[in-house]
Amino acid sequence: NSMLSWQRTAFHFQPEKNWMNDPNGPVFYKGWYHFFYQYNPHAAVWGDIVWGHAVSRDMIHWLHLPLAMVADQWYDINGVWTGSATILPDGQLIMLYTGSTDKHVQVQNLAYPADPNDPLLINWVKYSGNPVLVPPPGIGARDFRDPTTAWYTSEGKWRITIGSKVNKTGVSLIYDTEDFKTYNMIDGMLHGVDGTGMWECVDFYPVSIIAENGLDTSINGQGIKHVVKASLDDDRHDYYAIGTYDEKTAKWVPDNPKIDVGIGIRYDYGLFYASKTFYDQNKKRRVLWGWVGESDSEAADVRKGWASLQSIPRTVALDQKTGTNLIQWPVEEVESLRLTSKNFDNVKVTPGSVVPLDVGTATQLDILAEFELDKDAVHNTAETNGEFSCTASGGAAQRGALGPFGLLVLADESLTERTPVYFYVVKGNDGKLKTSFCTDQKRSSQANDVNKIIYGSFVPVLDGEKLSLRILVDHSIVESFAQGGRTCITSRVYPTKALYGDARVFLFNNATETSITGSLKVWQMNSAFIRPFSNNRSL
Ligand code: DQQ
Repeated sequence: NSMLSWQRTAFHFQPEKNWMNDPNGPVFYKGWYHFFYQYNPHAAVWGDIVWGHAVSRDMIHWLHLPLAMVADQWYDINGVWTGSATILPDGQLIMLYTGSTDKHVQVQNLAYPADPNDPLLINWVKYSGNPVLVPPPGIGARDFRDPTTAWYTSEGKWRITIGSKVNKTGVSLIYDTEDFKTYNMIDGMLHGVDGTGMWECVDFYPVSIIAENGLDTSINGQGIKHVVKASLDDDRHDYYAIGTYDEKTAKWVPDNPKIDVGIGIRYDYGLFYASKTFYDQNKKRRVLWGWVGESDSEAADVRKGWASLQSIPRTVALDQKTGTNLIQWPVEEVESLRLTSKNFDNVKVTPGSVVPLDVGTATQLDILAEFELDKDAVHNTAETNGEFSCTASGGAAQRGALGPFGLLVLADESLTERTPVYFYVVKGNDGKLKTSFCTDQKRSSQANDVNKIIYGSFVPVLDGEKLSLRILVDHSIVESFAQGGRTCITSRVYPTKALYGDARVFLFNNATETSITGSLKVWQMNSAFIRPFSNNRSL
């Protein structure tokens, strides 16, 4: 359907057609980045789930490969669900995944490459002794899924965690194994949080408090914290927390009980779910993949014949400056798509005004921006509004003394359609500034079957820092990163007018008291090669 084809992205990973959801088993193997994903080969809606597979040298350009695993055994006949890869010290690759059995019981299965010497890992073998784990006593048959990458213990065993729930408490169960075939359940659990419901796609990994590089999942010891992430089935968001892992008891404790898993901070305040990290031994970084669904209607997905994207993979590391949040940033390889750029230096935007940025076509962009408020206005304002929240606000149209201001992307010339990505600064009663980072979808499209809510949250801003943001725009996705990636918002946007040559970018300042000075660099972005598989293609 050519009318809808503009919504397809140019540099985000997506299958040629049909439905995709969670990232599965991401791994770097023999020179190739492998990406597997939950895929419905038959329709643009969830169902009949198998593992799609693609490979890349740089996580930007992709070659689609044949399905890695299909639902052909009693233990996964109702779905080859989410799983993770583990690389053993001798280079062997282990894949653990959840199968939904003939009776819809969730079990864990083992698979491995048929030919470990094939760098493309085209064929997969399911272990003859599957399933290797069934729901333990006290755990619901449909509440036991998504095994993590294994990490090594000082006892010389491999340990994994699997998400579940007990009544309304979201939990993560722990198992030790020596051979990935037989497992020993560890008493207690890695962690659990009351009221958070089923934990899907749990992730668990170390981060360094001193070094910038990422850490292999098995690294533990001095100078290391551990992150637990859970995808909450009940509210469809990915929450993480930073804390301390005690290997002896197999327990993890959050640094701040108020910022615990599921009740604290999120990877992304927009559409981003079922994410998974992997350690990229090629570049010594930890990389995060996240599923970005559609926010139009299911009928529209069926019409266009596909649904879902993957986020641009993000490096993830502890924020050394705050120590209390992670930093997420698009992998550097995306910069290889940058074409021509334009600089805008010290553009002054007065209260209540909009400034067009002449960048040409504005459907594929990488935008870096820095903003400064007027110091006198900040000092002099009598307005205090410590309670501001993006999601409870009136969006970019709600005016305050010191916000909102930022960019309008995927806007048409007349601004009937526009997606504001912006900061909103408020002064608290204590005189301190608090900054929120938001995306307002209210006027993003003239279509009426699309999500138009306002996304966002607080973003930490340290003394002396300018406000900064990065935005990747790719047809129907807007991924935004504030303060170097402390707070992120991914939005799916479906303009009807702001397409191709008709799409524009503007600076806006809807504050009533402060002017804003903005400096920007805006690149046009090339399209990535995402090629179909062909048996006779020579690589
Ligand atoms: N998606 C998979 C499950 C997982 C859920 C099924 C999360 O394994 O819990 O497609 O989106």
